[in-house]
Amino acid sequence: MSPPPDARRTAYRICPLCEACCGLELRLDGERVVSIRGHDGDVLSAGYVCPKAVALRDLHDDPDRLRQPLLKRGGSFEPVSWDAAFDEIERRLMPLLQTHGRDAVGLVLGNPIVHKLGLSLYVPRLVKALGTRNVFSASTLDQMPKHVSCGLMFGHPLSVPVPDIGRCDWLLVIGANPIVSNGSMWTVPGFRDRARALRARGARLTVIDPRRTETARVADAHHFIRPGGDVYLLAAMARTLFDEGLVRLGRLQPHVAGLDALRDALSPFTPEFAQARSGVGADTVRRLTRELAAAERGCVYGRIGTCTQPFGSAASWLVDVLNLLSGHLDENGGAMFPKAPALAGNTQGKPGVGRGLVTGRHRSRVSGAPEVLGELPMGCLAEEIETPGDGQVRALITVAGNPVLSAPNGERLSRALDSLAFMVSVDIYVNETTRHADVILPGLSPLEEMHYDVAFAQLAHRNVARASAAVLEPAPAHLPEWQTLLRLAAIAQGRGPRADVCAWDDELLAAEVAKHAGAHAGAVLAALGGQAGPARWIDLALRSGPYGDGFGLRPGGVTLARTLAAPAGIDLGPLEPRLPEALRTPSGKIEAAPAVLLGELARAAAQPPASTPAAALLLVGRRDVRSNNSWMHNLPVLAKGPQRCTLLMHPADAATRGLADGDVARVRAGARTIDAPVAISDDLMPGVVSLPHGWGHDLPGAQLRVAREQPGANLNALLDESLRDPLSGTAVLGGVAVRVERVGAA
Ligand SMILES: Nc1nc2c(c(=O)[nH]1)N[C@H]1C(S)=C(S)[C@@H](COP(=O)(O)OP(=O)(O)OC[C@H]3O[C@@H](n4cnc5c(=O)[nH]c(N)nc54)[C@H](O)[C@@H]3O)O[C@H]1N2
Ligand SMILES: Nc1nc2c(c(=O)[nH]1)N[C@H]1C(S)=C(S)[C@@H](COP(=O)(O)OP(=O)(O)OC[C@H]3O[C@@H](n4cnc5c(=O)[nH]c(N)nc54)[C@H](O)[C@@H]3O)O[C@H]1N2
Ligand code: SF4
Ligand SMILES: [Mo]
Repeated sequence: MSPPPDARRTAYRICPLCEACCGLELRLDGERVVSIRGHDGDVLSAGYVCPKAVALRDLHDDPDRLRQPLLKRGGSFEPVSWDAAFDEIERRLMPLLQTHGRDAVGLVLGNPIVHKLGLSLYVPRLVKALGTRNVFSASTLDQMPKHVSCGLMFGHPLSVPVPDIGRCDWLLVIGANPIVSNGSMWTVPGFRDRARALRARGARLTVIDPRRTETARVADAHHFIRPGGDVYLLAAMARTLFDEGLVRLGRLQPHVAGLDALRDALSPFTPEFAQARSGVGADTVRRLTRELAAAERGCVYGRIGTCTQPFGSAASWLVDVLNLLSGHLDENGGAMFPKAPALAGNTQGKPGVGRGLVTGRHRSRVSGAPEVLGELPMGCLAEEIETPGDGQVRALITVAGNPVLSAPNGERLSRALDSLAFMVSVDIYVNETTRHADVILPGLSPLEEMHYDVAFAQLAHRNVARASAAVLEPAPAHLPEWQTLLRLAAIAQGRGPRADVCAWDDELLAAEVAKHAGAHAGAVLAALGGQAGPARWIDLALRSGPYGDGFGLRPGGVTLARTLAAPAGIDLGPLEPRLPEALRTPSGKIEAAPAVLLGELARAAAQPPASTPAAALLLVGRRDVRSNNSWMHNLPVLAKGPQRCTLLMHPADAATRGLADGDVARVRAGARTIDAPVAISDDLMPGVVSLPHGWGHDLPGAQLRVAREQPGANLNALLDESLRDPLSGTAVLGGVAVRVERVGAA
């Protein structure tokens, strides 16, 4: 029987799976998703989607996705009611807090938090309620160096300039592969078409990467770089700008501090010095520098390859130093600051000056690593669990994180998790990490919740306001994640497991409104009425934001209702120059030469020329468009097809080791090994091998039936959790020396 015609409908939804934030068009039949495609009218993505979008349906339907809280009894999980789960958490967590203090509870925060509104708005509540110093997140496996460098230079960790790709005529991409990753710290859906358009109008695209990536293939030029060599290359380019009289600050001249100190600190970094440490020829360094300086609208963009390395913060800083010195910072077609409609630090408070970035307010107990943005390095988590004493992590709450696969040395972390007195996971799967939990609290499917991208509106190639309503009815009696987090927060604050968190949220909102709206607070609260949870907070932020209606002060301005009523999004125009207004440094200047970064330059200058130990290869990471970190390998539409977890290797390196295409290789770092099939490719820089992360789904106890069929090898099992960029605490995930040998035929 065919369903009644009125059961068929079209819905629009922003894809929550990666930073591109594509607009989707879903065809539904009742509560069943019939098809998912790109929304051609979307103001940001104009119809672009990647294969992962379609997997939202598989995710929604995945029988392994949890739909009820789980409680571990006698070693195995049983479904329980929400109340029973929270009662158990109260019963086991509170004595630990009371006996050992706040730091006894650790918190692990994973990547999907920024992609779910309920999580991104309410995780800070949980952090505050717990009051622990032991907070660890995926940021220190990823972009923390960029937060540090931008925080120091521009005063706010999310004041990250992004390429104005639509108007740029010279773009250098270093340590990023946006054709596959779809962009990161830069929301730019459809990079391939934008790169094509860029080249069609005569602009030039250059890629620097140890692998001739998919992005390099559409570029005008590609240069291999030795992993970790970026700080030298970028510093040498900056020095060359000074040497050749190419520094042009233009309009920003009066707003820049530290230029002389910067020039002095760059003096060791001649192109020849850089060549010996990065492998990029001195002539190439000079040519790229001259091209950047000569470009009318040029831009340098660096991403994870420049972050997850021993000089991650310094390299991230030098990317923006180059944009600044060449006159391309905050100029049309250059590196520009988006102006987000809600919750951006650089649109709040007094324009042009602020508190700046302060780090190291406390240190990790065992290694003494400095706090950054209230977090400690993920690489320190295992030792903080294992090492007895005051402040030892005895209980852990993970929220949307899978560090057993996503962080270096997951085997040690696994053992540490087993030693915990108690563990709670807010997660949708029993996976390699959550299998260690005592209680798992699942979230809803993304299709069952409204959506707004708090972070990515601050990183988008165009200023837009976009939000999505829930597409499907939430499963009955399933707690939305914002309430789950508030219930955990209530427990930590001693309000008990059955606290009325909706009433608590009302109080929190009233207090926030009272702080800003004064005498008008009552009217503002009334205007927000009829909404709950994240929707209400986003409405408040949009309406009081830079494009907002100001609760009637600016009729026609942005509100959540107006944003939802425009499923294609509201276009707020191209990026516009924002300096000095967007600065939040204490000096009110662009800090070109923060002291700690000069210190990192001195440390880099003291390193000997690069050399790889005899017979070793340098291991770097890789992403695949049908995969996303560690958690989408259970979705059939993405999992089908050839094995993607392969070790890419240059033919010469393979020949020396007697390896043929498809052979199984053993990759060894110290005593630890993994086995992976080899794929031979001259896209690799000789001496470098590449393996994707997020695989290794053969661990006992995980309930991922599809992923288990093609488990892949875990790159992070080889990496050393103690190696990190000292300023940001970010793990060194690339350029690690390994040995490779043949263990068998295909
Ligand atoms: N070697 C190496 N390691 C890396 C990287 C690398 O390039 N190389 N990349 C790093 C990077 S950039 C990142 S961001 C990290 C990511 O590492 P993590 O932050 O650990 O993220 P994922 O591996 O994606 O795991 C996401 C978790 O969230 C859960 N989840 C998914 N959707 C939801 C939801 O809606 N609600 C809840 N509550 N949970 C959900 C999944 O089940 C899974 O447990 O990995 C890092 N690890
Ligand atoms: N399909 C897919 N998309 C994703 C993800 C995914 O897992 N799969 N993950 C998402 C997440 S969480 C993030 S953070 C982003 C990351 O987005 P990107 O930063 O674009 O990440 P990658 O594709 O890993 O590209 C990093 C590049 O750096 C190179 N590299 C490695 N070491 C060095 C080095 O020392 N110097 C230089 N210059 N280059 C180096 C690698 O060869 C690789 O090509 O992608 C997001 N999008
Ligand atoms: S690129 Fe793919 S995964 Fe990323 S937002 Fe777009 S459709 Fe979703
Ligand atoms: Mo990431």
